Amino acid sequence: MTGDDLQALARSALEEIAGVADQDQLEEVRRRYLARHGGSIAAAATQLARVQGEERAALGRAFNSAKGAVTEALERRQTELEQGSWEVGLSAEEMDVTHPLHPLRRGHQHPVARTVREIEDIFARLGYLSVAGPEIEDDLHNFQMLNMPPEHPARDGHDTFYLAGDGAGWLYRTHTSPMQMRTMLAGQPPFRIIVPGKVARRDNPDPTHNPVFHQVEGLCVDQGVTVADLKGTLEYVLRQLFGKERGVRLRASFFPYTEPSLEADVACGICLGEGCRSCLGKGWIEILGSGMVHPDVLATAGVDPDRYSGFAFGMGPDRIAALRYGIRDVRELYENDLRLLEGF
Ligand code: 2U9
Repeated sequence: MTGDDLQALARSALEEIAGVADQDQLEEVRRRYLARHGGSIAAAATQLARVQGEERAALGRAFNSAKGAVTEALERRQTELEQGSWEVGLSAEEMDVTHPLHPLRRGHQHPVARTVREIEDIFARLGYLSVAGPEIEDDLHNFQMLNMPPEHPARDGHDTFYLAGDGAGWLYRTHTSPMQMRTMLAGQPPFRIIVPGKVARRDNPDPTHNPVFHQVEGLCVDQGVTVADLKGTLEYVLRQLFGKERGVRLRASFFPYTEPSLEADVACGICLGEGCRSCLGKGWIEILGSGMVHPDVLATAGVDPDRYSGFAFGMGPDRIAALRYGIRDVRELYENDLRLLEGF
């Protein structure tokens, strides 16, 4: 085989490469010209061993140039074919813009969030503004300004989480009441606010207790506000939450920040007042605490107790959600088990 033969082989290979229609044909051309066994250009390599000197050098150059040209043409054609099949694929593909999406899993409100929103809606109809306050508070706003000086026995019931710190008495608020205090300190009556939010107490978790839980507390302060306003408001709110037919009763109670203080019960939803296992035979379920704001607390808040009076109240939406949705154990509300949450 001579250099001219190799050039002729390369030319015919290039012509064939230009004419192939797909990758199989291209591979077949590659094999015929370049395969180590049987490839016509590759055959020249075996001849090289048999020639010497100048003839060997010339044949070597011709071999390298033919092989290089064919290899390059194969690669170029390979790229063209790949590009072509991509474009053919694209133009053949149809996009149906009306095709429905994968069904999306829709989220929904957590039972506690839903209860809080409902309570907010009920109070909004009575003209109450919903405000949020900080979860980390100081001893002054959480206790002292609410008639609970250091050593006050009512502090025991609050089982406080104190934060290590600079001695300023930082704590995780045990109720949302400090925010009512902050609101009064920042303005003058009339006030009609509710304060929903998280609070914490060092309780051991059990079916009716979680160390972190929610409260919705509220405050109404104006001229001439009386216990009758408190009673009317609580009865309206409880009927909205539990239905018009449900029995409601008020009992005397005690809180350091209210005087007099009242607690409200609703008839047990299972036995409707008869007494059953669920209400421990009492027939009634405690729902909220309330009272007329103590004159000393008003004074501490910068509100003149001779001119203004008001009532305050507090309830636990976790407990209310558990009662309304038949959840026996409030801990389930904090486990984020979607199987449970999707059941509501
Ligand atoms: C100010 C003045 C008065 C807020 C009140 C309650 C009664 C009450 C809790 C009981 C357990 C809610 O369900 S619970 O977590 N609260 O019973 N809270 S009166 O009285 C205030 C607050 C702030 C300045």
